[in-house]
Amino acid sequence: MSKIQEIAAAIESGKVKLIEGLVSETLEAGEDPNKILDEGMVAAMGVIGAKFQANDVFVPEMLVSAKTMKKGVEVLRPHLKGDSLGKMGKYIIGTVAGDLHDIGKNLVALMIESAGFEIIDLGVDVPAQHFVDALNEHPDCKVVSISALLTTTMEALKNTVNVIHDGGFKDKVKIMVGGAPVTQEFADKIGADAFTPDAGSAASKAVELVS
Ligand code: B1M
Repeated sequence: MSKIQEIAAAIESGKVKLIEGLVSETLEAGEDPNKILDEGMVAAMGVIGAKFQANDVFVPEMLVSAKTMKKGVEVLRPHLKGDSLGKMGKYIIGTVAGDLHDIGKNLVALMIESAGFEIIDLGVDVPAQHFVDALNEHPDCKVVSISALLTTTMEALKNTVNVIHDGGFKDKVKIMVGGAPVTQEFADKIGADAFTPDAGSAASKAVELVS
């Protein structure tokens, strides 16, 4: 088993205590941090999702895998980060109301930060009005990003875009959306400015939007 496969297996089986050591060892062995993230960690969460759908694992196991992934990402974080903090301006991010998933949102935040933005993270289950409040608090912020992981929270994504527009920010900020059930077609339908399928493309799109 390769080190990356070991990391994936540790996340799948929720080995919270082992993950930090495993990731450190793999980095020390010279492995690319992006490869560890995508082929080890993100892939493992996909496997857990499929097992959940097949009733092979349940919410508690998903939670432990999520906790394991978060610990692993903390070890990777300094290796993924750039050193141009804040040069591109501010970036507000949050997971939509009713949705507690934050691993993808946190990865997007990490990549956006690496691209030089200062992150204002509103967390999970964020009411639409909180995005408007944050924009009023940070009038120099030019991009907002909303994450949704459940088909049932896609409606809240639409509502959040409307509330931001109605709050007077339609022509002032760009709204990016993403998350597993979100598509370009849906983003267009709800009036978002951009959709990106993953964290890496979110970072390049954010730079493009402010350039
Ligand atoms: Co939940 N969950 N979950 N879950 N969970 C999913 C999403 C699900 C697909 C599992 C499944 O059935 N296969 C399913 C949704 C089905 C659907 O809506 N069609 C589901 C369900 C049903 C639920 C509950 C309803 C379960 C229940 O209670 N019965 C419940 C809902 C709670 C709530 O939110 N109100 C629930 C709860 C949970 C946990 C709390 C246990 C845990 C989350 C812990 C946490 O996040 N802190 C959890 C987990 C871990 C998952 C899976 C297994 C993994 C999610 C994840 O972290 N993926 C997930 C299955 C799956 O995704 N295959 C599942 C890894 C992450 C890196 O990917 O988040 O997709 P992702 O992010 C990607 C892209 O989507 C994109 O970039 C990221 C990185 O490249 N992206 C963006 C994300 N946000 C973006 C924003 C952008 C751009 C790109 O803006 C510009």
